[in-house]
Amino acid sequence: YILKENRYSYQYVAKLIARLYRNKDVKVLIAEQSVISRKFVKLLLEQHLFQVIEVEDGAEALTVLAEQKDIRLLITDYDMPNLNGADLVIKLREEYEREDLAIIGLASDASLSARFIKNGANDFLQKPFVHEEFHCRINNTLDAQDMMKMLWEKANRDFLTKVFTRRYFFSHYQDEHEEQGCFSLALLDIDFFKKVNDTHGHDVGDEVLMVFASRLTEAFGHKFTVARFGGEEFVVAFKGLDIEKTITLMEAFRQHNEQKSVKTSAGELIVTFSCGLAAFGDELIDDVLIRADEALYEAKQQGRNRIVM
Ligand code: GH3
Ligand code: MG
Ligand code: MG
Ligand code: MG
Repeated sequence: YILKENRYSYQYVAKLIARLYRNKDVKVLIAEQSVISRKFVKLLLEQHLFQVIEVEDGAEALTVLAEQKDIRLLITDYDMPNLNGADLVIKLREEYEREDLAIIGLASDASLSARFIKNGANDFLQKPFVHEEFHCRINNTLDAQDMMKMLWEKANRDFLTKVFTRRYFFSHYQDEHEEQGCFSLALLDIDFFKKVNDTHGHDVGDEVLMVFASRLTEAFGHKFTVARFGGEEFVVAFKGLDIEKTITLMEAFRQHNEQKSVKTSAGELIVTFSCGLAAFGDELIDDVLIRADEALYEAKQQGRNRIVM
């Protein structure tokens, strides 16, 4: 129909459809005391395929948000009996970032706009509003939220292997120094990786990196941070684990890894790694990494496919 009208390009229509496709997975919470206004907002949202949940008060909104962590957007009116919309926003921003929970304030009084936004709302809509503005503001807010998420992923998730980046690792552990005795770092470097590239080509090298990273994630990712440190070098931050337990875990992984071939487009390859371990004393992470790196060098010197601390 839109295309027949000939007003919009195919690209524009494709974008509309992509948004509807996104919306069906987006949970929106409405906090609004008036039944009529609430049902009206709900209807507008459901027309655009959003999943909608309703509450009548700010306090109730807090409870629902604590229970349902996958709510992405809150649309909140100002006037509510126990906790008004603007104070609700203050409370929520103590816990939720804008990219995790977007908030749009609603009120008839335009002077509340600045208050909502200063308190941390992403946007504000004055009542009564036209439908088109309502949808535009919601789309803009969700698009911005998607963009922030995408930027976060680009900065913190390695594109090839999907483990965390070096940048993520440092932003999380840079200031770490008090975990004396129960925080160990493992630096892993794949053995003779250059040979894989030289023999089978760079693409096969990439496949090996992906499989190796997913093995690390499977073994340690549920509890610990796995990051790609450089080309074929990875780091695992064993926070809360002493060095003896870390050695046991890593040794089990090493044995598992050396026995299980990596399936690639060039056939099955056995890929081993060397590992240097170091535990936090009372120094900063850079010094711990230096010690882990020295241990890794020692592991290579001793013949590779081994763990040294
Ligand atoms: P060693 O046992 O001493 O670690 O030998 P090695 O061959 O693994 O070490 P070296 O540092 O000489 O070679 C690492 C190679 O990793 C060189 C580089 O071209 C390759 N490399 C780095 N990043 C990537 C990548 O993203 N993909 C592929 N395929 N290769 C990469
Ligand atoms: Mg290396
Ligand atoms: Mg090397
Ligand atoms: Mg290597």
